[in-house]
Amino acid sequence: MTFLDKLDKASKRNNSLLCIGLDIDLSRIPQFLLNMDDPIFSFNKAIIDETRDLVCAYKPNIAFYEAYGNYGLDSLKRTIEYLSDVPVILDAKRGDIGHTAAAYAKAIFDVYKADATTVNPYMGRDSVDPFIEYADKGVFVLCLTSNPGFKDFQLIGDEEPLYMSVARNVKNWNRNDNCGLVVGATMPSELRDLRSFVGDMPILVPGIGAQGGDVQSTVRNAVNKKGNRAVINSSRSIIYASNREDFARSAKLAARRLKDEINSYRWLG
Ligand code: OMP
Repeated sequence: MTFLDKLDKASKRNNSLLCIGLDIDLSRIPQFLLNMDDPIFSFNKAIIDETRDLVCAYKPNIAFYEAYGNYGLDSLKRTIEYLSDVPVILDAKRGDIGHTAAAYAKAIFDVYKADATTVNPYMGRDSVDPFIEYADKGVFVLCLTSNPGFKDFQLIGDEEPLYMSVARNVKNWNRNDNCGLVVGATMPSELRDLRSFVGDMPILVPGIGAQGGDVQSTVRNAVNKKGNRAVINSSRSIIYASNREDFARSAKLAARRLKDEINSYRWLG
């Protein structure tokens, strides 16, 4: 099954556009978990068990696992294996010359067995191609990001801003129908223009929750004409909703609230 099929299926099954970011931080998890064999996996598993019927995908950012060395990476692998039928976007933002990019793609798709990843297009087509070659995997290309520094490069351009030129190229690269864009929830009108430009391509939208993106304008501008294909991510505001013993239940409540809020704007146009 391709990533897009898996995403559509999960989104339909759970009636959800919500993606939960599994950005682990051992200093924020309940202290009792630290006594367990594998605190990272134990935390993720508890969150997943409570939320897997509320999401269209999960997005672990590899940085937070790499930061704990081999232990973190083993826990990441275990987490991805545990997710099995739910799409996993392994956020890695890779990008390098061809044969290096091929090694990155192999690690993400063959070793970690992610269903999709994020890539940085700064080095151009040959740096993204090795990811796109994995036709059944999803490739989300950074287009217009949610951080303050987005202005430094992404808005620059004579005929059109760089982010628009990224979107134009990604549309051309999409021969395997497995590309998507990353567009921050912080730029609603640009998000609307990008959605109308790319049609049904999936758009990963981070920036809701801790970064303060507006849910209503994000959802209305990010979805396609059928109210789908937007993958709306929130990490910290859900997984760290509480650091008490009932943290997973608090995450479930936060996830359900956000899922319902997203759905309330989904078909309003
Ligand atoms: P929260 O702010 O906790 O919801 O986390 C946001 C997640 O999305 C982090 O893993 C970021 O690295 C990621 N992200 C952004 O915040 N902004 C972007 O423009 C792109 C991403 C991403 O590619 O997911």
